[in-house]
Amino acid sequence: MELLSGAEMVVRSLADEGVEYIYGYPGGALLHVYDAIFRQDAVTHILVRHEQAATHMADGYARASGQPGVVLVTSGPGATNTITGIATAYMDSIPMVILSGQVPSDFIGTDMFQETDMVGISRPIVKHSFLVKRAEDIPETIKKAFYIAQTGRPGPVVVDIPKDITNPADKFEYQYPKKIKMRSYNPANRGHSGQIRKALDLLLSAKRPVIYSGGGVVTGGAAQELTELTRLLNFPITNTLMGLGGFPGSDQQFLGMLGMHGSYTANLAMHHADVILAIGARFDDRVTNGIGKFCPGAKVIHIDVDPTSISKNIVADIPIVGPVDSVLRDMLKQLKEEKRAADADAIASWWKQVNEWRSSKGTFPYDAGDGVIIKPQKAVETLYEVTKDMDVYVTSDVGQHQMFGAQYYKFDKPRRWINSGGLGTMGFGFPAANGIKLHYPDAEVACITGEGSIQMNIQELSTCLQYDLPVKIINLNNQVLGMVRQWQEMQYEGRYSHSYMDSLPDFKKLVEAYGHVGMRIEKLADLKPAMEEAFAMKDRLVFMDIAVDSSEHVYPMQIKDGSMRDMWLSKTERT
Ligand SMILES: Cc1ncc(C[n+]2csc(CCOP(=O)(O)OP(=O)(O)O)c2C)c(N)n1
Repeated sequence: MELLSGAEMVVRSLADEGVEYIYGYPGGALLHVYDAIFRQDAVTHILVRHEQAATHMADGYARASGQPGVVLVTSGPGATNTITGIATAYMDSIPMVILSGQVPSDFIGTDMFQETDMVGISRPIVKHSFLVKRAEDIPETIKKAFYIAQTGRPGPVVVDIPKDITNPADKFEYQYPKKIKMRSYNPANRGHSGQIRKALDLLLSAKRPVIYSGGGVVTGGAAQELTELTRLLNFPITNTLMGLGGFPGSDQQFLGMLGMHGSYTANLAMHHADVILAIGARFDDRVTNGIGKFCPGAKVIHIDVDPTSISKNIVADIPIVGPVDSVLRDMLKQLKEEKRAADADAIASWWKQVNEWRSSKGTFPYDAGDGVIIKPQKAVETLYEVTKDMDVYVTSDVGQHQMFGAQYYKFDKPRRWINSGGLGTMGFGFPAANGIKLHYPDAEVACITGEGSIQMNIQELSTCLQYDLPVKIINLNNQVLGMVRQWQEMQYEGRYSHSYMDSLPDFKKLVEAYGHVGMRIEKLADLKPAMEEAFAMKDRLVFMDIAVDSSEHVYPMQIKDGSMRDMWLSKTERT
């Protein structure tokens, strides 16, 4: 058996786990590990400019690939800088392993330089955490961390490693475990067949059914099964913000996203439904609006791998605990083998109603303006036109631009719409795009952002130059924290407290200073040609700073404490 130091074991374990890239930033507590990285070439380390960006890079990769992203940071400030990124991954159930350096074991609790209780600080926002106590435990601990991060409901796992444990002078026998068994952790691997049968009985008797699917379908790899089931049943379907791409966005059966900024049709269909099939979705407040008034006539079937998500917000009439892909496969099998079908007449008249709603209001209507000023909605529509035939991933930051991205870009495949849904982390979109580009260099990666969000991690322009990551940044520059401004206009009589940004940089010059291509686009006529030119520059990072109408709001917008059907449709029209 080979003898390795703790530091070497950390790196070798990652290699044996099949990890290609780790994202990190060095510091004292980790120097033994960084030296071990230097002396091998199986794992490539990407040096970010801020540890938060390392977490979002790892997260973007994980969302696009389904594989856990890996982060390496030093103790103290290095570790605390990852907290926002860990919470972002936790809220959206993204598999991630965060290796943090720690002060030497004997000094823990002495307030040593750069000591922080990483296990304690991260506890509420991780799926699990480990403090390594012996170098010999490193391989098994890392194996367990990866296993926990990616099985069941995925999530981030922290492994905190004191410096003495990585001492290069102490060598131990190294063997990476092939399999791991944990007696106390057994995620469900099948749904209950009796519950599945009950769910099918209810679905096939439904007169006004809606399928409501979320991020669990995307992370659970069940898009194909969901698409087949939806087509077989011929039911209307809506996706959450996190679920977009779980069913093809350009398909007629798709009603658009639902919820706070969901489509009129999706929200009305939900409100009037008699049966809701919720799959890998968690009925969060951005979907349900007021829980008390949520879908009054609906029976709810809820499929989720995480039993604690079921009946957490909305009580499920038929709960099914299990991985969404296997549960949907079991449903399809029963449907096909027993040649069962939905009530075709009832579904036809339901479609008639749904299509009337759709044609009366359109999916996401907006005022096209004077033809000169660029509407942010138009910018996203144009991005879709220019890139729809490309192999493209779209990330976003948080704000109005994120909602416009979700509304106007049509995602036909899962894992193509990458955004922070649960935590709503400004600063996520750009580093996430970089993580994706690194792994998929032949794909196009577009980041839709705002001038507020992009400045939260703009330093990563430097990382992009070092590692040659030619992503495309679409900055919908309305010169305001648009989503905040919208709420202030709608709920605070236009008192715009600290939502206007003075002294914005000249983004074109700034990006050029970082060694990339900058564009400033101010007129509608220039928009499409500029985007075409940007995407034609395959090998360059291009930052499109697009001046958009700052007075635009995102509509529909559900009315606080109302039901799903209570929405503002424009500044003057409500349901
Ligand atoms: C880190 C962080 N801080 C604050 C917020 C609250 N917030 C949500 S949207 C928003 C405005 C975003 O502005 P911008 O990035 O310019 O996008 P826009 O809404 O104008 O499209 C703010 C401040 C947040 N989501 N994340």
